Amino acid sequence: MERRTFVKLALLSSFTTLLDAKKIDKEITVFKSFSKKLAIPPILKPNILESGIKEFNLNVQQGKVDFLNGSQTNTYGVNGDFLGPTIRISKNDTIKINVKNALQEETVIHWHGLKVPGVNDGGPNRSIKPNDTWSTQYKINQRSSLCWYHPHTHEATGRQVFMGIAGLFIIDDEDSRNLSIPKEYGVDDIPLVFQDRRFSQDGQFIYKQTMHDVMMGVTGNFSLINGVIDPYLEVGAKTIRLRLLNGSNARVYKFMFNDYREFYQIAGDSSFLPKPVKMKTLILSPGERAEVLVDFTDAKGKTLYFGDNLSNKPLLQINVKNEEAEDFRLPKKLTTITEYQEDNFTQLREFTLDVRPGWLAINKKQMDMKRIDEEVILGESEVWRIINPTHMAHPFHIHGCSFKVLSRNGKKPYLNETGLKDTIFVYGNETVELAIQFDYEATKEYPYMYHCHILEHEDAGMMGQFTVLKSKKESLQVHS
Ligand SMILES: [Cu+2]
Repeated sequence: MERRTFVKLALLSSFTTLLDAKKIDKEITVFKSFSKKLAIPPILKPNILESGIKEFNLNVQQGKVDFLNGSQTNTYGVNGDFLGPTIRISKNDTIKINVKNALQEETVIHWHGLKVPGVNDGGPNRSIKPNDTWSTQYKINQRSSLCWYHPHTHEATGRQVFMGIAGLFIIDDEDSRNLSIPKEYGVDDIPLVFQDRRFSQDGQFIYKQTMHDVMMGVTGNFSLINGVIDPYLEVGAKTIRLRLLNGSNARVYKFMFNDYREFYQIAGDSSFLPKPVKMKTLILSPGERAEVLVDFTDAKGKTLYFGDNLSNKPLLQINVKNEEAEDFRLPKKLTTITEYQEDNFTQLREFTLDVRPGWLAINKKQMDMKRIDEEVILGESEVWRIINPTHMAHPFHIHGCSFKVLSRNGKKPYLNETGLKDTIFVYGNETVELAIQFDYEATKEYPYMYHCHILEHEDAGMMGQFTVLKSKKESLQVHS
């Protein structure tokens, strides 16, 4: 935004504030220019410890960012002012992460999508006090995927994410290395973290203010990708891989190109899809990830837009270089999903989403850190049935696992969710069934969470806790 436009809007806003009896910050409106280059989150370099362990240092800190050309927005970030670096690791790596809390309030970092024991998971029970460091070490034993990290602080997750704490976690394995697909990070393999924010007249973030913000989730009229408002990206005249994360608190995106060009989804949250799925639009709810391949060979020298069909807004300007086009052959097959095929499920658990005016819960219970809601036996396969009797769609996320979608309202899942996932968008009046296996322990002291990933819903209590324990006997002891 040009400074003059910003000042003019600020003046207009202050007039309306005088007329407004309620003490609610007025938003400033959007000015689209796509004048800023897309930032690519840097890849964090690990220290290699004696035993080959990769050690990463994350410093969660306060910052200031000039988002609106002249304003200084107070932010949070990881190793920087806003958002954090990308942690890139391989299957079978053992990693150690030191999370230093340099904020003036408690926080904790959760590794969204990582299959690690409850003690390493970074749930609200793991809260880190200001100036303390939490060191956690675990082995990566899961498929190549785009995961991410973000705060999971008790009743403060939404605000801390909104302030800017989030980063990517890329896992590589044989599939991702052997497949003939674009893989040069930041060049033809582009990470895109989609978020939205609203700003007050003095350039500060406006977070939750009203009951409406809680019930609908906080959205904003400014769209950010990798922390940059309305950015542009320059790409070669070839096939490009986009790794998409919906890192917004509550906004759902229906991605598409302005020229309706087709693209192929190749991966979901926790794995590649069995084969590429041709699409023109892609819905991504908060917490979900997708990887897509887009062919730009027919667009050399042209400017395109990748945008959101639901808000009818362009989000990213894509300038295709005027260079000789590079051919690409799309792989027919990407991977084989072997997980959770058996029919010997030992448990069916039902989770009914529960929304009433001023009340957000699951199975009629609001989150209570002192209560364990479910007890799972380590290594057993289960079916989790998520029932959404409400009109609003909710993204349901489960810690410590990946799952396979069995059905939506009794019908087969969509083709682009035939890989493994950890977050499922459950539409209004829909019932979804998931096949899950929990391979790691989560004790009563450090249980896993399941929750709505609309962060204001999560903070308001739409969340539960569960343990994963070795035997039934041990599980019963938890009750006593
Ligand atoms: Cu929700």
